[in-house]
Amino acid sequence: MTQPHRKVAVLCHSGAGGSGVVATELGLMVSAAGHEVHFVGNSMPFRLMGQQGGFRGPYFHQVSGFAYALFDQPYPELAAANTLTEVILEHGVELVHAHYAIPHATAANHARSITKKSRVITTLHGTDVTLVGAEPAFRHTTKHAIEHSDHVTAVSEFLAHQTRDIFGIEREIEVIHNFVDSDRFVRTPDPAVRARFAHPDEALIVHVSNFRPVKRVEDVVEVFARISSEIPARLLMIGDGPERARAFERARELGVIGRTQFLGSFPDVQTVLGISDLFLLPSSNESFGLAALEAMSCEVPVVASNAGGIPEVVEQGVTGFMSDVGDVDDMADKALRILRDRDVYLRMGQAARQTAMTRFHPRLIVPRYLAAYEETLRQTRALC
Ligand code: GMT
Repeated sequence: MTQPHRKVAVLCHSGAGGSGVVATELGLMVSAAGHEVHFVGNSMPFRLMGQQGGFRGPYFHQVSGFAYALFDQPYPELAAANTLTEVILEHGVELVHAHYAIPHATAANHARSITKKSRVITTLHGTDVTLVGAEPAFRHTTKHAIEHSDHVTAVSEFLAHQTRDIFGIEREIEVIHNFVDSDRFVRTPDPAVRARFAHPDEALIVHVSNFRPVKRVEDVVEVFARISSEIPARLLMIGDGPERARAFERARELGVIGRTQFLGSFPDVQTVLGISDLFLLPSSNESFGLAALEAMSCEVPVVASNAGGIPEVVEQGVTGFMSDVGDVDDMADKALRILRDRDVYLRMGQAARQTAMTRFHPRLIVPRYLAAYEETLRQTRALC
């Protein structure tokens, strides 16, 4: 049975963070499936840049800001709700998909009560619950946003449990894991690209994140320093954020700054993942670890912390290794086990790709979101 053509608004963070990446990749696929997709955000989501397909969309609507001297703080939720209201009314949007609880689910719920026209599906990504939502300053508003969305999804079992535990919420939370486009995130052993970052005999180690404290980027440098004291290696640090300077300083102190490159953020991270040998993700908490999955799709084994939802993505000893949070010695030992033995390295890389293809492929995950959209709209009609 063919699905009806739907009009969907997607509200997400624009910067280089996992929730914005998932929102964008999903929105592009929903659009490619023939639906009309309207992204709404403070600026264009970084992975949407250059991806818009012309007059059929997806479209991007910038949230209108208003700086007023009396307001000593910006009011992002109100501004997003207002722009969203305009988009719903102008384009006949039936469903808003809010990625991240605060301020997006609150803004989407707000726009729904203004317009009385659209439904709200909220996807919880991680720190919206574990960090922002758990913070007393946002606890009640986050809980309300989750309870009053028409449908709620979480990107891992871990996050669904955390949400229930932290807020005492009993409503259904559907777990829909993140996905990776395995056609784009693929091994591309281009010697010219690789030569830009490493000599042929060096192991190329990579970390991608938004360099927030939860990512423990200093641990990345610590692990790398231990690896590079044993074998020739280079480290690529991709992304940017508040802990970048600290990581840079640690690399200098440990004497590995000459073998470390801080590349900043860029959308086609797959080019670098496709020539890398090992991915490090030593986070103190991680609801899923999308960056690790993108690496796995490129046949890159992962060494990560055994935290949050990471064990739902990385299989211990099969697609990589996990260690206790902060145990940089163990992480380095495990990384060396992979990098010193070509058979282990190849076997893990292939298993990682296989996992990405068989458990986290868009053809498995995107239809689940489309089904959630239809179910949410069907229940709406039943309520009317
Ligand atoms: O913390 C980040 O890396 C960004 C954050 C976000 O919401 O933008 O990522 C969260 O969502 C990603 C996509 O669902 C998950 O893969 C990350 O694990 C999650 N981050 C944390 O839980 C720390």
